[in-house]
Amino acid sequence: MSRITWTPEQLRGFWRDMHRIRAFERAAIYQSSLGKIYGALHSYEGQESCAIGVCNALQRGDYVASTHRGHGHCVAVGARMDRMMAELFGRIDGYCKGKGGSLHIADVGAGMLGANGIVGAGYAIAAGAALTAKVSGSGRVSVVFFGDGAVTRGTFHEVMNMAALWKLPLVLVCENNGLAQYVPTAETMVFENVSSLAQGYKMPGVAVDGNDIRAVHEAALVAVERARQGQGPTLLELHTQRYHGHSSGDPQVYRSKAEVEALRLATDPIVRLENELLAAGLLADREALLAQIDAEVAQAVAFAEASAYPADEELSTDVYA
Ligand SMILES: Cc1ncc(C[n+]2csc(CCOP(=O)(O)OP(=O)(O)O)c2C)c(N)n1
Ligand SMILES: [Mg+2]
Repeated sequence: MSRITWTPEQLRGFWRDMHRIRAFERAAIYQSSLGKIYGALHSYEGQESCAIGVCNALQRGDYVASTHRGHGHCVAVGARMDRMMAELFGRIDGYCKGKGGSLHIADVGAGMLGANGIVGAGYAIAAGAALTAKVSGSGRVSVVFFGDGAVTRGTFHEVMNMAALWKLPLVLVCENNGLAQYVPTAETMVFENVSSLAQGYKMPGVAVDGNDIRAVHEAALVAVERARQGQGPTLLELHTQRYHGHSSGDPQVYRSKAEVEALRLATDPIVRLENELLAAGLLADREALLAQIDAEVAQAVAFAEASAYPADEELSTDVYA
């Protein structure tokens, strides 16, 4: 039983913000198909409840380290969609002046420590931010998102040990979608589930249905509070799924269209909350809200189109060897 009293405004906010992520992802894929976006895109569609449930448990100033599937995390921490889209378009008004693209969107000032093309690289960055928070006594909390495919990296185990030993204010969030590129992760792990690994590192390990936004949010609130109180890290495992291929251009030979469609019907976290809100009469303005989101995304695309490419002089700025 949930200990939280959910307000209609909060649930409507979750619904709207999950839709904002999905609308951004769909527009990005479309723009990519038009050749407007450089590099591969990794769609977050299907996993929206993870980013929104977790990031809504954070306060301004907290840190988030993201993954290659990072657009949803950026939107969830409050990044501007227009600057995100400009980054995908490789334009100067993007978060990294168009030089990072989808895999490197970062807004350090807002606590978004960056998407990351290196699987498992976010752990150490987030642990470093958590150590800064602890040493400086800032009271900030650090969250690292990662996929199930990243759990078998050595960095995961190094950070689990150090974060527990030093009681760092860190929340480790595994978005377990069952796949690492084209391989079922169950075939790559000797352990049965990710959350059980927490036991060896003497921290709480919590597994929840990632499609239940309430469950995600509640688990995140507990973990974030624990971290903020100086009680150390928590490992959260969110069972989720992606509805697209690993990245744009993946023909998905490892699963059929019918399988994906059935998965979508059975799991969609947005539809799940939407059905509940509709039944409770809390979404009479659904169409108007969706139109607002579409307008925000269209404006983001127009902003990206209108932004210039970085000048040649930008080639060597913000570059560290
Ligand atoms: C260090 C490293 N090894 C391999 C890759 C290639 N690679 C990119 S994504 C990926 C799978 C990641 O799976 P998971 O962590 O479960 O995230 P998901 O794509 O499912 O969200 C791999 C192996 C990489 N980018 N970095
Ligand atoms: Mg995965």
